[in-house]
Amino acid sequence: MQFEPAFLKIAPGDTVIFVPTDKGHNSEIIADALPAGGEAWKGKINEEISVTLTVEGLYGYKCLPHFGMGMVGLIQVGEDISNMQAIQEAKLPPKAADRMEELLQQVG
Ligand SMILES: [Cu+2]
Repeated sequence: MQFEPAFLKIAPGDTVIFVPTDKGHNSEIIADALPAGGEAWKGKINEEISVTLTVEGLYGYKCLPHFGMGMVGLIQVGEDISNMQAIQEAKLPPKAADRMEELLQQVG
């Protein structure tokens, strides 16, 4: 019940491909956990999706079925981390909030 890797730092314009290695998961942006003007995405269960992120900032995402179990991930695009507080204040279930806090410590 984890994204691997769960934290990723990329350059603006890079593409991230979510590859399902196990059944029953998806990847979708967490509401309000992305920079203004940033690209949102919502993958279907078991679907491989690719997202190209051009707007710098932090993007928090989840697996919808396992959000409550803490299945979340974080992508840092470029060096602008000004939406970190917004991600910390986003509404997450307790386990997901704990996991996101761990991931936010890898931002740099
Ligand atoms: Cu999942």
